[in-house]
Amino acid sequence: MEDKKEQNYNLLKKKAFDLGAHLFGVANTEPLKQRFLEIEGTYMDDLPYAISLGFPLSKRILKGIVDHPTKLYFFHYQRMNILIDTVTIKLTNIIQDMGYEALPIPSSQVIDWKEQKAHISHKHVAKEAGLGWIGRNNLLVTKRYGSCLRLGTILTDIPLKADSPLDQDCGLCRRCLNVCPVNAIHESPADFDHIACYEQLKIFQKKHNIRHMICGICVKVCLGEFGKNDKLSQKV
Ligand code: B12
Ligand code: SF4
Ligand code: SF4
Repeated sequence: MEDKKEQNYNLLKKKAFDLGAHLFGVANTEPLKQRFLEIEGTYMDDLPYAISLGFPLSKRILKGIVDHPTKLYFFHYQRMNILIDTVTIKLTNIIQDMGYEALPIPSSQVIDWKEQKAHISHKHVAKEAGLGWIGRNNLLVTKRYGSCLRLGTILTDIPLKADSPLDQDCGLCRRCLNVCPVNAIHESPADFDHIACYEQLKIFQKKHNIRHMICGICVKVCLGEFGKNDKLSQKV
């Protein structure tokens, strides 16, 4: 069985990379059930694994963001969501053809606007799957891409080897602390001010005539190894 789990893991990882994902990990859903998974019905009960996928954003597009989201970032954000949903749907079909169940979670669908919640927090799945940690900016931070990536999740019952969370955090870095226009970011991610961020995103939406709630400022400064030797990225 262990061999089978490893084989399935390696096969799906390869397929995911071929389809366009750049990071892949698997989490057991059991520890996530209580706090982060809020699915209508009982879909979760017999889906013990969550596949987490990471898709890096264009560094160049992020660099163009100075104090508000650009039109180019908006287009990139939209197309990236389409790519993520396409990849998770394709992987779902591959898993189904292998005789198992799979449930792709939408890249960016909000279920409850009052509570600002989706079915599942991709960030917390990714954290459990060892892709990275929750940074001071309240986003998933990875070693390789910092926060400059978007995430996807598939719940499934195909037997898989599960990864473990990383024993890592932001350490001494504080690059994102002073960049937020409404000071939503604090020393600990537990103190992140969701409301202030949300209100600012509404202002950006109106002022810059952008159809979605986006910003990108706290993403752009968190480059990880992505920003190494990169002079432009130091100018924040
Ligand atoms: C709703 C939503 C928003 C809302 C509010 C989100 C929120 N509550 O944080 C708004 C519109 C404000 C928003 C803003 C942004 N979002 Co958004 N958003 C989502 C969405 C659709 C759902 C998030 C959700 O369900 N949260 C549920 C709540 C309960 O979970 P949580 O916020 O993660 O954390 C809570 C608990 O976990 C706890 N907690 C968190 N950390 C810790 C740590 C400790 C120690 C403890 C005890 C507790 C604790 O406190 C929080 C509040 O209750 C997700 C997609 C998805 N399905 O995951 C994208 C998503 C989170 N967004 C994303 C992004 C990139 C953004 C923006 C940069 C906008 C943009 N694209 O330009 C900003 C960033 C704001 C920020 N710094 O966090 C990405 C994040 C990628 C990454 N690298 O992490 C996601 C994952 C989309 C994707 N497919 O990639 N978003
Ligand atoms: S910029 Fe630095 S402090 Fe902020 S989330 Fe990224 S790694 Fe953490
Ligand atoms: S998305 Fe913008 S407003 Fe929200 S925390 Fe990041 S920098 Fe601040």
